Amino acid sequence: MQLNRDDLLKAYRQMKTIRVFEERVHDEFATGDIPGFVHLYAGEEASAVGICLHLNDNDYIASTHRGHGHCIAKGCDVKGMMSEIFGRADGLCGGKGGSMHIADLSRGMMGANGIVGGGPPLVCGAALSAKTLGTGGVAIAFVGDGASNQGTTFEAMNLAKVWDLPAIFVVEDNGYAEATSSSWSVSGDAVKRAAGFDIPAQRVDGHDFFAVNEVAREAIERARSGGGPSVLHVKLNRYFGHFEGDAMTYRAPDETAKLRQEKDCLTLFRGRVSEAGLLEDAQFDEIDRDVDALIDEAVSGARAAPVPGAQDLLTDVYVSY
Ligand SMILES: Cc1ncc(C[n+]2csc(CCOP(=O)(O)OP(=O)(O)O)c2C)c(N)n1
Ligand SMILES: [Mg+2]
Repeated sequence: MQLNRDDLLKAYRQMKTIRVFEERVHDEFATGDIPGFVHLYAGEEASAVGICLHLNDNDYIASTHRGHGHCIAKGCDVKGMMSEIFGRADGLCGGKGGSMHIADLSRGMMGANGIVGGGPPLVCGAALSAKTLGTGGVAIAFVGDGASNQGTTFEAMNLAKVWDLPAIFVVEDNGYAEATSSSWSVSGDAVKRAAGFDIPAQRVDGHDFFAVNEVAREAIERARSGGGPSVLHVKLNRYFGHFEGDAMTYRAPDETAKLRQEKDCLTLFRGRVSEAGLLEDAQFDEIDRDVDALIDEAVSGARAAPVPGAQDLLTDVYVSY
């Protein structure tokens, strides 16, 4: 896919939406009004957006506990997501899932997931169904560096290759699993591990939207044309703690401030696109204003919405086919 101006505008809007959404959830969480656990994706936006820009509603993704960015990039309704995070009845999952269980199957978003390594087996199912029904769809599992050590991830990679599935495993390596540095916990790396399954793999700088978008294009084209699975090892950084409330004593005091200055996918994107004369400052500024307004509305709407009632307690327990 050659990126045209509309693609660039969409990519910037989505990355900016994720950033402002996450910064705002950080502030709102501090008020004590958001129940449950929250893990923020700020800093990693170019990965979700660079990859999902190639997808449509016919394609599936499975996400992680750090799932807001994947949901937004896959087209989930931002207001419905904010309400879900606040546990409100008008949330995407009726306020019963919260941050770690946002899903919208109509968008091919199979769900954020509290189980580390829970996504890869799910995408084998979605990819097998796409292959069997001949839909042309692909299925992508996002996993962290921590999840890349899980047996479920390896089992899924093996099956995907044995069955030649249109599945892609994206290892978003932000250098930590909770407080544990990947240098302490990961032997080898995702690209070398993929070779063990005979799966083609590429490593990419996850702050560079264009680099991510390009390696994703190759992997997705391969999957769509019957070429089987791929692995992408995306190196990036998270700006916040593992979860909201993490004191981050395992990181240098200035680590995140430095990352925000030196490794910001939005600043990089804006610089590259402006330099090439592809978009004007005014277009970026207009998107920034729209996004701020959208997130304000999402928060005020969520705060004003009711929580689910007792009558909702026993609904959504079973799916009838
Ligand atoms: C099966 C399982 N084991 C452990 C946990 C606890 N846990 C939650 S997040 C996490 C770290 C995950 O790290 P990584 O995969 O690198 O994702 P990141 O948080 O860095 O995005 C762990 C161990 C869990 N939720 N599920
Ligand atoms: Mg990690």
